[in-house]
Amino acid sequence: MASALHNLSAYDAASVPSAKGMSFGIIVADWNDTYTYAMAQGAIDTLIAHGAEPGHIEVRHVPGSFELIYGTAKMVKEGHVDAVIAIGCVIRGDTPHFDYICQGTTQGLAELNSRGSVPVIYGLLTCDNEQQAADRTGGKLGNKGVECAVTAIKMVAND
Ligand code: RBF
Repeated sequence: MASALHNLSAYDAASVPSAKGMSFGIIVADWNDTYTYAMAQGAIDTLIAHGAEPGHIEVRHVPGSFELIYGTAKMVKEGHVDAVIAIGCVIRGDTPHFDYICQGTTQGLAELNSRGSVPVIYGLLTCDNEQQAADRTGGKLGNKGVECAVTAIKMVAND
């Protein structure tokens, strides 16, 4: 059973369908880039490990997590990819901005997911501090980017 002490990104590779022939978009926020870039790399490596061609993975950058909504909407509208993975990291500070950004981004991505033509995978880390972010982006709790990639493949295979 998953718990805070386990690597939550561990999965049974045999249960993941082949990603051969699939196209993926990754929108990555540059805020907290130490963590978002690690997640993006984890997602890319995982997609390729499951058969996606590097040329079929398009990575685009946006300034912050709030811009993930626009970046994702634009890529979905262009119609070139089978799924979009949106990656950001919000770290709680001393202002209410944390709650506004987390809620706004989450709601925006959820709306795109329900209204869009392809699945939108939610890769927004919402952390109290940098240690939590580090633990989930290649640290002791795995890499959320890996989980996003596996989810994207499964969603496209089921589409
Ligand atoms: N963007 C993030 O991706 N992660 C953050 O932790 C983050 N913190 C922010 C804190 C404040 C006070 C503000 C004003 C913005 C922050 N942003 C953060 C940027 C936000 O997602 C967006 O790029 C900007 O608000 C411009 O729309």
